[in-house]
Amino acid sequence: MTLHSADRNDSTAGKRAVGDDAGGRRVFMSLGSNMGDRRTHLRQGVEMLPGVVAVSPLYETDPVGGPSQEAFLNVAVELRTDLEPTRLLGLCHRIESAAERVREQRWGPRTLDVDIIWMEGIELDTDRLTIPHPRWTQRRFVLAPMRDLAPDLVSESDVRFGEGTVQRLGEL
Ligand code: A4P
Ligand code: MG
Repeated sequence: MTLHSADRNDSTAGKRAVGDDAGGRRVFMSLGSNMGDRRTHLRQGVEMLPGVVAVSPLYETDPVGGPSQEAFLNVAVELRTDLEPTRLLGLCHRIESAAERVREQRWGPRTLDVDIIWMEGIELDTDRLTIPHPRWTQRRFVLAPMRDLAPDLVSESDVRFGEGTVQRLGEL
C-alpha cells in the first residue's frame, strides 16, 4: 500500500467529479448503509459533506464482521477541506444523526455510517478518533471504491486481498 500523497489522478473510469478547485487537504471518507432506503441515506450523507471533489461508484457489499445482517451499500468520497479531524468527526456524527442512526451494537445494522478513512498528512490515535481508519486496508468494501478514486493510494492487489465480497452497481 502506497500511503504517500500525490497529485490527483483524474483519469480513473467510473469516478464522478463533482467539484474542483477546492482548497484544503485531501481527505477520503467511507459511507455505508444497510437499513431503510440505503441509497437515499448515502446521497443525503454525501450532500452534507464539505468540499466534495469526487464520489466513487456505488458498491453492494456483504457485511464484514458483526451480527448476521442485510447487505450494505458503500461509497467512498474524496474531499478537499480545511476542517480539523475532530471537527470532521463531529460532522460525521451530525450526518449520521440526520439519518436517524441509532447505535445499538458495534458493527450492527445502521441507516448511515460515515467514517474518516485518510487525511493528507494526518496520523492520530486517541480514544475517540484514529486516522487513518485502523481497518481500512483490510476491507474490500473500502478498498474497492478507494481504488476508483485514488489509484495512487490503493493497488489492484490491495483490493484483491481485502476481506469480503463487493459488486459494483454504477453511479450513486
Ligand atoms: N472513530 C475512531 N476513528 C474513527 C474514524 N477514523 N472515523 C470512533 C470515524 N469514527 C471513528 O464508531 C464508533 C466510534 O469510532 C465513533 O464514535 C468514533 O468516535 P461507530 O460508527 O459509532 O460504530 P461502528 O461503525 O459500529 O464501529 P467501528 O469500529 O467504526 O466500525 P467499522 O470498523 O467502521 O465497521 N461491512 C460492510 N460490507 N460495509 C460496511 O460499511 N461497516 C462496518 C463498521 C462493519 N462491516 C461492514 C461495514
Ligand atoms: Mg463509524
